[in-house]
This record gives sequence, C-alpha cells and structure tokens, in this order.
Amino acid sequence: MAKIVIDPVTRIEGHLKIEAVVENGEVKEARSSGMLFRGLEMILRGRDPRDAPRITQRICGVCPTTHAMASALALDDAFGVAGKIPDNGRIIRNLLQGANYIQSHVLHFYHLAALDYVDVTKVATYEGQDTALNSVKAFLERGVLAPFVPRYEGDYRLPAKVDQAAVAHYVQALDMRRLAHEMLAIFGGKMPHNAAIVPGGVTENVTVDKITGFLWRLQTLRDFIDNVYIPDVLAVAQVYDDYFEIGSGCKRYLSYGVFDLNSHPDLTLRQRLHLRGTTTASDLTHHPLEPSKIREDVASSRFRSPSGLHPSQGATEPDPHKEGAYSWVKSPRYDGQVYEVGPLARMLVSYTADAPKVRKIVDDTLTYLGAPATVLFSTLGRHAARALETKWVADAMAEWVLELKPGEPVYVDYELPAEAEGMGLWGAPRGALGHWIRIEDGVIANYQCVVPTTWNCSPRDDQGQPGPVEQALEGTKVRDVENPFELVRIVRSFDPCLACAVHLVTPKGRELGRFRVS
Ligand code: NFE
Ligand code: MG
Repeated sequence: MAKIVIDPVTRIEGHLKIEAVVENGEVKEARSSGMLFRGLEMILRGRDPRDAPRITQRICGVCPTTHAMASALALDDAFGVAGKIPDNGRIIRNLLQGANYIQSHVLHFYHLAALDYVDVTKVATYEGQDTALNSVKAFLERGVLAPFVPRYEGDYRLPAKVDQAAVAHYVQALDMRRLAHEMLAIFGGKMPHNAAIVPGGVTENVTVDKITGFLWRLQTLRDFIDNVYIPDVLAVAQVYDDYFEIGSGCKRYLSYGVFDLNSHPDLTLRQRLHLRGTTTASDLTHHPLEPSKIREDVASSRFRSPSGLHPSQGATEPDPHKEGAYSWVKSPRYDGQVYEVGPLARMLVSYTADAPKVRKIVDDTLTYLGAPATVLFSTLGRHAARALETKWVADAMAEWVLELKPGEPVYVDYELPAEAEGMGLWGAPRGALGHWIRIEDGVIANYQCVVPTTWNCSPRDDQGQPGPVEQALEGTKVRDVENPFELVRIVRSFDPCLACAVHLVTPKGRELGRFRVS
C-alpha cells in the first residue's frame, strides 16, 4: 500500500491537496482538501447590498465576472427588478460573461491542462521559422524549462510535429486571452473585476464603436476556437483515448443554466442558452431543477455551523481544528446526492433537454471520433465538452452583439428595500454558481455563495459519500506512485479553482501546516 500526497496541485487556481491510497496499483481511497479559508461571506455581512457584486468579484481573479453576475441576479430578485432588465442590459451581461468563458476555457486547456499531454521538450528538434517555437527552443538549449517543469514524467505520446504545433498554440493562446480580456473591458470597464454589472442591468451604454470593437475581436477568437482550439483537443483525444474511460466520477450532472435569453422574473422559468436541470449517465434523461433540493453538508469541513442547511439559510462559522474535518470546502449536495458541475454537466443537461445546436455539435464530434456517447463521462469528455461549449457560446455571442441597440436603455432603477431575500443562480465557467442574499434593516444580514469548485472538490458529506473529484480518482490505475500523472490529469479535467483567499496563519504567523510541492 502507498499513499500519494499531491500538495499543492499545480496548474489550477488556489490551494488544493489530493491524497490517494493506492493498493495493487489502484486508488482505493481519495481525499480532496481545500487548504485555504475563504472569509468573503463573512466580510459581506452588515454592508450595503449594492457592495455585493463588487466584493464577491474579489473571490477570484479568473472568474470575477461570474460572481458579479450571480450577485446582480440575487439583487435583481431582492430589489424586485428581475423581470424588468432592459434587453441591452441583459445582452451586455451575456457578452461580458461570454468573454470571460472564452478566456477561461482557453486558459484552462492551453496554459493549465495541455502540459499534461504535450511534451514541450520535443520543441528541441524543431526546424522551422516560427518565432515563438524558436524562442522556446532557445530556452530549452540553455536548460531553462520553466514554466513547463517541474512535472510528472509521464507517458507523453503526441508525435513531435503535433507536440510542436501545440506549443506554438500555447503561445498564441496568450494573445487570444488578451483579446478576450479587451473584449470584456469594452463593456465592463476593466478585467478582472468589471465595473459595469449592477442590479437592474449594466452601467455601460451601447455605441456603434463598442459594437465593432467587440465584434472584430470576437471573430478573431471564433476563428481560433474553430481552427486551433477544437482541433487541438481532438488531436489529444485521439492519441490519449484511454482517458475516455478514466476519471468518470459520480456520473450525475447539474446545471443552473446560463446566458439569459429573456428577463423572466422567476429565475427557474427564465429562458437561457444553456438549459437548467440535472441528468445522469445511467438515464440520460433531463430532470427539472428544484433549487429547494440544494443543501450544504459540513461533516468533513472545517466549520462549526450546522450541517445540511439550504444556502438561503446557510452559515459560515470557521472551526480550523474540527475533529474529522479535512477541508475548507463544504459539501453541496442536490437531493442528498453527489453532482458534478461544469461544462460537461451543462452540455449533457442541454443535450438531454434536446437543445438542437448542442445535440448537433456533440453528435458531430462523437461521429468524428467514432465513439459512443458513453465516452463523454470521462477525463477527456470534460475537455471536449469545454471546447465545444466555447464554440457554442462564441457563436451565440456573435448574434447577440448585433441585437444591441445604441441609444436604448441598459439599466432600470429600483428602490432599496429594508427587508428582502434574493437568489442568483448562474453558470460560471467551472459550473453551477449560486449566490443567496438576505437583507435586514437595509444591510446584508446573510450572504452565501456556493461555487462550482465547492461542488466538484467537496469532501465526504454527512452520509460519507465522497465528492465528485474524489469519486473520479477512486479506482484509477496508477503506473508509478512517484509520478502519478494519471491523477493530476483527472483532477485538472475539472478545472478546479480553490479561489483567492487567505492563508490560515495565526496573527503571530505561527505555522499551521507544511506543504510538500510535487
Ligand atoms: Ni475562481 Fe470560479 C469559475 C466560480 S470557482 S474560477 O468558473 O464561481 O469554481
Ligand atoms: Mg459558501
């Protein structure tokens, strides 16, 4: 028996520890631990509710737009304007979120996950004129390999030419991400932490200049998605096709839906691009979403607040030394069951709800790969779903931007209520995101966020059920416990974000833990 400890897992956001007990070359038990304490929910208490979209964006620099959105939706609901958002405001919100999706998904594939499959050292044999590749080659010749090492020595299988092209695209993807950030800044003021998304709509007016500035960048990105990103993901998938069988996990999928197509006052009835609901690998049937079934357990989490609360009644009371707890992440569950969230969950929920465009791109991809739908429930299925989703969203954005109307309103005014409650259900790049607010005496009495990585990286719940990442690791065959590349490939396919937060140290700086960097 061997115990593998990967702490921290690199090339993700935030501090995640993975422990795996390996017996006879197979993971018998896995634990996923969030090692940072996030105090944002406590910081919000007692503040003006309108601060929430600004403060919650500081949860994370990668997906701030999505926290602004979930927060604004919760405030729209609490302020009674959810049904009155003007079309321009609704569309600009979608465009801001869409720009963040494209940036985040390209970041995840090229700069975080691809290095699990692409061997940069093969650039050493490159003979050609590409400036980026020749720069990488020059670094390799001088023995400078960062940021591509340290890494686990694994089974890198791509032919040298495919490998070299992928490294060139790694560099090109940096430019693409800049374009996506610029696109977001056109209507959002800046990235990260846009200034535009507010309850009632957005603060940025529509002009022809902004539409054209947005559109040419979007068209450049669509070209990259269609001709570089998706082909690269498929090239990796064809060579590493055993990862269509590895890392399945709980096989239950949940989506709140995302990208509003109208402004129905009830979020659970609002028409969205991605549909809301749940499905499972075993029934592949669409089930409607019932937000009342969401609960957060804390049996294995470092909180003394009661377990099993609905987020509208949720509580955040840290207890760093709680017996039996091994994570700062809570365990959200739906109807008492473990659910995976993210692009794969979103695509499957829309697929089973019969969204024709999703059916077509997913079915076309499966035909191209000559594979059945069951390959989707896997490590590579997550990468493929993320890439296809990027195309689906970018294509929709090209239609939305042309629906904007210069001179028309972007915002509706509201009265600040003294007492109110609100719920904001949305889809972050990494999955279902919910914000819940309760306002008393005109200030925030309680604020709860349940973020995608809370679902995916959750520890064991009150019933002892492991979280989605833990389940995805259990049963995995590990060839070499010193180089557990299989495990990091699985973990990274979820695109975890343990979110920017505070390291847990005492005011005197006393050490509370030691970290082994692998
Ligand atoms: Ni920090 Fe995020 C996304 C949110 S975390 S990146 O996407 O919400 O799961
Ligand atoms: Mg929370």
